[in-house]
Amino acid sequence: MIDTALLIIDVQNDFCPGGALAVEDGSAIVPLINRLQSKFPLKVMTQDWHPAEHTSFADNHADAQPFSMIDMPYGPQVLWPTHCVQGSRGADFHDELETDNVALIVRKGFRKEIDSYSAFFENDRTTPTGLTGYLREQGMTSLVMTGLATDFCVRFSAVDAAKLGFDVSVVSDACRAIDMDGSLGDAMRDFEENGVKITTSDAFL
Ligand code: VGL
Ligand code: ZN
Repeated sequence: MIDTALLIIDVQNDFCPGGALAVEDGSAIVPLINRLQSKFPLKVMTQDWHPAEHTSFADNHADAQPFSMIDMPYGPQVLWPTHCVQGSRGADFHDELETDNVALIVRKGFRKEIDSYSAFFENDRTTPTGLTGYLREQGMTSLVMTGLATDFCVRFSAVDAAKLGFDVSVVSDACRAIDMDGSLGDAMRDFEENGVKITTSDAFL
């Protein structure tokens, strides 16, 4: 496990019950993620971090409904309810999430004109966040993924990591999904096709 990092994706108030883009049962994963942390030598978190005028927000498009699709210069994009606005309470990590022993927090989605689901590349699929270099310099070859949401930010992070050559496992009971229009099934197929393993927390605890 010396070369295995724990990734904790977007465990923020807006993705938890009561938040602007709440994932059903989202906060249930927090105690589990806290227990998992001590098993890994390196912990990295991501934080969805949007300016209020972000183009992924339905509110910033005339007559657009949340969860509808739009074509962006970089491809199709879901329009979301306004969420994780920089400095807002919704963008804060869940109050019970342990953060003291986390080495790095990667903020993403902070450029107005481009969304970023993955911890590694923005939604144009080419602009890097820098996390690949960080993990490689830390000697990490294997990544264990937890957080929200299974079918968006966890999915794209896990698949990108596998394509980059990391050995990747998703801890299914330490993740929860949005599941819109079959997106969870799509994510499961994508994991399988890219060699991302699905596991449960008892494998590490
Ligand atoms: C996410 C939609 C929009 C996520 C972030 O963390 O999965 N989903 N922004
Ligand atoms: Zn977002």
